[in-house]
Amino acid sequence: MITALNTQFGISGQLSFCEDASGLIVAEINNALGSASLCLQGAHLMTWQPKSQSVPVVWLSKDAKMAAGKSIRGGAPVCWPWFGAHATQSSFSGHGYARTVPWQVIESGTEPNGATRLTLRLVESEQTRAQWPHDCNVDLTVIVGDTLRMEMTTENTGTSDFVIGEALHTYLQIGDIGSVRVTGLEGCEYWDKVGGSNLRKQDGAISFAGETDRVYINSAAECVIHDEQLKRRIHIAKSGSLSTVVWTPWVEKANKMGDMGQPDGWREMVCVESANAIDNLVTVAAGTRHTLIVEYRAESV
Ligand code: TA6
Repeated sequence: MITALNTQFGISGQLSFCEDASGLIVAEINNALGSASLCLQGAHLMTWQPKSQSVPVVWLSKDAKMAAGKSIRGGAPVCWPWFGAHATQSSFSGHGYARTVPWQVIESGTEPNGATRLTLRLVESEQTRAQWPHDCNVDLTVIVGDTLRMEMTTENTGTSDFVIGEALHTYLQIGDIGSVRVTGLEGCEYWDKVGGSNLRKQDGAISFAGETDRVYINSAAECVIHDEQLKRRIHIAKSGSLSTVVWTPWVEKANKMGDMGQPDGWREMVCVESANAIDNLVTVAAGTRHTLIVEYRAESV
């Protein structure tokens, strides 16, 4: 499998596939502009560090567990075909099944600027069709360079429309949660999921002093994470997405999760997720496709 992948999709000196100790297959990308790693299970981008940054931009927990059928803590989990809890089936996993099932590589290449491109497609099975009985393809393209671009396309190849919720649930690496601000969502309405679910309006920049779990709706805005400690800004520009989820578990939730990296790995990450959730679910008409795109860029200040 590894040999076949490297023969068909490897790019010498830039992209290779290897098997992790857990038996999962990982794509390792390293070019003149940046480096990344991506687990084929879940098409789960785990790390990204542009050569221009001395600290990774995408955060991966030191206690992230790699195991078949289990989600990996950190990176950019693919939430699809629903976000959060399933609407009616409490036994279905939160954030959908896409991040814990096999994906196959369908294309790789080098962009004109030297960035590395890799496209994967979710592999359907009896298990996936039991939870999602629709004819469709879902592909993820990642382009790894001085920026990180991710394109998630849902193609409805069937004869009836269907509705999806989705997110690229990306964990960004920061100096300390107490000294970052997120701008771009000023004046936006959001569902505050801490202590129930209340609709509120964002007043000014977002800062953090406790568990924060918000789904901002009806916004295509670019967000910026201002990181005082690491002296950098992380720009998050998106299209095909009208929800932005901002999340930190804070200490109590983090300790319960057990894979956030002790003693306080949670302080070095914040999730700013490009999504379509709650009020912004997407109807993909029969025979059409929908693409969510997000591009991350880090600038030192
Ligand atoms: O995106 C925020 C959130 O929905 C939180 O409520 C929390 O559950 C987080 O996702 C992590 O979810 P996970 O299933 O990856 O542990």
